[in-house]
Amino acid sequence: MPNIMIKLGDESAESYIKALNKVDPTLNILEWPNYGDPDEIDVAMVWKLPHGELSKLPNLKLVISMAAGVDHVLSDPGYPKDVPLARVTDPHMARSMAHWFIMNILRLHRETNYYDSLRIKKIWAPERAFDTDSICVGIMGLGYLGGYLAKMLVNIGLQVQGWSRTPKNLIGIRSFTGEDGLVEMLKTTNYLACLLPNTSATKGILNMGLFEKMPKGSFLLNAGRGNQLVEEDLSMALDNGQIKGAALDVFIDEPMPESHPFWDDQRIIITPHHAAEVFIPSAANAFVENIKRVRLGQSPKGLVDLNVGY
Ligand code: NDP
Ligand code: OXD
Repeated sequence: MPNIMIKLGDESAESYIKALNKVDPTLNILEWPNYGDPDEIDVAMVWKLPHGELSKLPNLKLVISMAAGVDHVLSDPGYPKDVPLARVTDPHMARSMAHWFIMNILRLHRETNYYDSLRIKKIWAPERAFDTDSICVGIMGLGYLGGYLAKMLVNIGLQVQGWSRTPKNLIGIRSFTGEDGLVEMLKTTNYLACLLPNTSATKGILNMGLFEKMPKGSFLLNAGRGNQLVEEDLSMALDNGQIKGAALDVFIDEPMPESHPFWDDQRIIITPHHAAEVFIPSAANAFVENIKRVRLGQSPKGLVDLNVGY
């Protein structure tokens, strides 16, 4: 049987190899760069593999992105375009991502930073009631993760609408498409949740022009990709009150440099690209299924459309 090559960013792949072998002990999985004979590799499982490495594998039948985003693979100019690329679509990840958004929408709505600061001074000041009816979440990207998030938000009683390339028919969720649709959605969105993939069409999409289309004092949450946000525009929008607060999980430079102004900006909740990660006990079955499918000459699940880039 041919071999599988695995590479996981800076992390060791040992626990992944164990989990995959628990599902199928016959799989021979070798960690990059010690994967032996390149001719023997038919599947590559990757996260942040150095560019140029995939083109060294002449008999590759499948590339598996060990992340939901595939920009780390498609930015490789040497990507072998005739090899199918599959990505993670894992229910555990969808739930985890929805939790990140719900937690931060509620943190922003209920001003937890402010109440934490009062607590330090031992001040008891309940002030006013929170107007939960006023929350309207607009989700940019109603795909696997955004679609799941939308349903969870409806279930906790929030108004939800979403924007995608193609229209969606989701119960209780208004669906918008196209540039005009985005403008329309933004008019009534006061919590903007971005779960778009990183493509040439989404780069810099979260900018001052977009913020100005939302009601003054709105909130921004981004777990898509860092380069979708024009970071200086967010700082300006926070200063002029157009945006009242933000929660960010992804950044242009990761890890975010110590000198970055966001670190000291208490109006921004920061998490280190940790909103939802591949949870191998949950994802291992799907990875193994895809390897088997491709070895049987079938198409993998979670196939990426190389023409649109996600
Ligand atoms: P999907 O491919 O399932 O969904 C992408 C959504 O974005 C689809 O609804 C798609 O529309 C929409 N979309 C894409 N391009 C455009 C466009 N130009 N205009 C309007 N809508 C567009 O991806 P996932 O939901 O699985 O993941 C989304 C992203 O989340 C990933 O690409 C990754 O960047 C990020 N992510 C971040 C993580 C983190 O920890 N921070 C973890 C996992 C993912 P349509 O449905 O019509 O195709
Ligand atoms: C991602 C991931 O795409 O962690 O960011 O899966």
